[in-house]
Amino acid sequence: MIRIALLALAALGLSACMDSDAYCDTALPTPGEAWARATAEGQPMGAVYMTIANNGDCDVEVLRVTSGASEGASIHETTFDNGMASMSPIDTLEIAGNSRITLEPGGTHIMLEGLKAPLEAGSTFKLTLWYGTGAQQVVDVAVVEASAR
Ligand SMILES: [Cu+2]
Repeated sequence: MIRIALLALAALGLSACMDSDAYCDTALPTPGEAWARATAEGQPMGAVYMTIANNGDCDVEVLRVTSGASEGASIHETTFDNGMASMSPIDTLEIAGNSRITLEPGGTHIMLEGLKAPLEAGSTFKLTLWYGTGAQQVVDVAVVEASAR
């Protein structure tokens, strides 16, 4: 009887994966090029943009971000109200299985709060993504001229 139940589960395959974390592989998503604009002396905040591709079948969540470049970091979304853009922190950045998200200017981004030093064009710094599974992933962020893109 137990054997039959196991076979039935195996036959469910992909659909079981979508429903239960137990069937999800633990492969981390693949971050693409991560970048930030250079900041001026005394500017307290910076923003990080990147793509993150989830090539696995299962949804993943980024719950937290940290960086040595700033005192704090958070995930922000941008909303528009009567043509006015405003941004607010979100708790979770969800990346559905077999999909890719893009963090970009005017959209969702990672906010660096309390920069310890100006971000200088040509330099890089580390950003850590903390996933819901407990895994973490360190990404190199390239700083570009403020006018570059
Ligand atoms: Cu922001």
